[in-house]
Amino acid sequence: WTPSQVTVVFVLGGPGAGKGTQCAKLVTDYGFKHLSAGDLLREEQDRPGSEFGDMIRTYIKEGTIVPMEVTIQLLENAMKAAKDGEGKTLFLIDGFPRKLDQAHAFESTVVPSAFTLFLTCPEAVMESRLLNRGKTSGRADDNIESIKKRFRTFVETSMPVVDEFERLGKVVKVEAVKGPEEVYEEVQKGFAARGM
Ligand code: UP5
Ligand code: MG
Repeated sequence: WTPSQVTVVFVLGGPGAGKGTQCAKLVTDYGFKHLSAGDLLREEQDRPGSEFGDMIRTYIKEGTIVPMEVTIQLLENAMKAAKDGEGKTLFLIDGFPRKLDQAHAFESTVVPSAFTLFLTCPEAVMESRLLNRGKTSGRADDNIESIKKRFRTFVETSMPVVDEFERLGKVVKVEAVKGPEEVYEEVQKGFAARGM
């Protein structure tokens, strides 16, 4: 694929920063197709007959990063399924890439990203959001033990990806502490500054 056929915007931020929430708004207003790497992994985990189910379950519970071959294949399949026949398709890829090897592999074998939306939020705020969501989400990683592990992986493994994109001038950084609507106003300003 080339940037003339598809525009890819990555959406990164710590666990509970509000990636999914902001993506839903961007889908409505900008016509993006939203692909959440975490959602795709959870679907694959639950797909009867999947050879990766148990492996994915273990990685998610431990808050570690599933080997990139699996995730990139799921993303590519979802992109093919969602691609408009004619014209350009806009993709929001949520929660990916969260490790440098994934970033390099995706950009060289699938398509380079246009930019990355990076949502910043203190851990204390994210923790309370996730514990609150955990009351009803059914997510196996919305418990305090898994949340702490997810935070550590984010700092140690995923922040280097954000730092690299930042050095390349490809990051739109938005503070994501206020309410969803207020955060979204800043997101829209950031997208406007990128010509979207
Ligand atoms: N909420 C959202 N915004 C709010 C706001 N502004 N004010 C107040 N509340 C707000 O939001 C989380 C909760 O907060 C919700 O209850 C929401 O209402 C509220 P959400 O929008 O869901 O935040 P999000 O950033 O999407 O949080 P999520 O839990 O999805 O983030 P993670 O990055 O932890 O989860 P993800 O699904 O991306 O990944 C899960 C796991 O999959 C990873 O830990 C990893 O093990 C695996 N994975 C890989 O291995 N590889 C990948 O490439 C991707 C994932
Ligand atoms: Mg999410």
